[in-house]
Amino acid sequence: MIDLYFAPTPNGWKAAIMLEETGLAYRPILMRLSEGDQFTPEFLAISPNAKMPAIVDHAPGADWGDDPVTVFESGAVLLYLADKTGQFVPPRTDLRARKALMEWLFWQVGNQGPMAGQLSHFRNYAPEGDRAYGFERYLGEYDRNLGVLENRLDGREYILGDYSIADMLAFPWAFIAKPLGASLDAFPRVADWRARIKARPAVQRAIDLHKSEQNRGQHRADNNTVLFNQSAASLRSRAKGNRD
Ligand SMILES: N[C@@H](CCC(=O)N[C@@H](CS)C(=O)NCC(=O)O)C(=O)O
Repeated sequence: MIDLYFAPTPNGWKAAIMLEETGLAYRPILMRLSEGDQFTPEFLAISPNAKMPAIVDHAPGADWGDDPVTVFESGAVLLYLADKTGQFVPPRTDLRARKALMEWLFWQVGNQGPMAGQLSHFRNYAPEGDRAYGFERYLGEYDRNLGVLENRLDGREYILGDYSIADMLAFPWAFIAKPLGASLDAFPRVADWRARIKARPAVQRAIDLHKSEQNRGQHRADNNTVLFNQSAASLRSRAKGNRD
């Protein structure tokens, strides 16, 4: 059994999609981010960056020894699950395909993901008067990354050719283009790729997971004190169990 620390956001969906696609047994543990569930000492011991998704695999297999395996960061979570099952990942012996997987995994977690996350921040959370510059900047970067994906999908149905964890990582932020204030109109290959992935039953199950909790408390000014005012010192203190 795998514990999935989850909230219904694009980053949470990545891990839920992979768990649904592989058919691994898992238990979703709902995190209320606007209420600070990510700052408990128990969760920080699993995910020191205080962000979900994260997993705990209670039966990792003989190679891993007796203790449960914890994994944080969506790219690492999906790679761990892919290597565990041998699914949605090129074989380790195919060095060129494996290299391509790493390129697109790091592209997603280092480029598309953070730019889309900041776009969401400036569209949904920043104080009204401070939104314009950040919104334009990150909308431009979000679009630029869609262009990178559009080029990659020229002659390919999926990022690596076959459906893989690279697609599962990149899909969720493209899925919510419209609510982010962006459009896929200029990116027809991305739009078709998004539709192909969205139609997969496993993807639909993942997106529906704890759906009623989606956007809970979003856009509320008092969220900001929990979500956006964390410092290095406050994280250190929370990891020790101090809840102030
Ligand atoms: N780089 C991380 C990003 C994860 C992330 O930003 N998660 C957000 C929700 S989408 C979160 O847990 N936020 C809680 C917080 O910032 O306090 C990953 O890919 O896993």
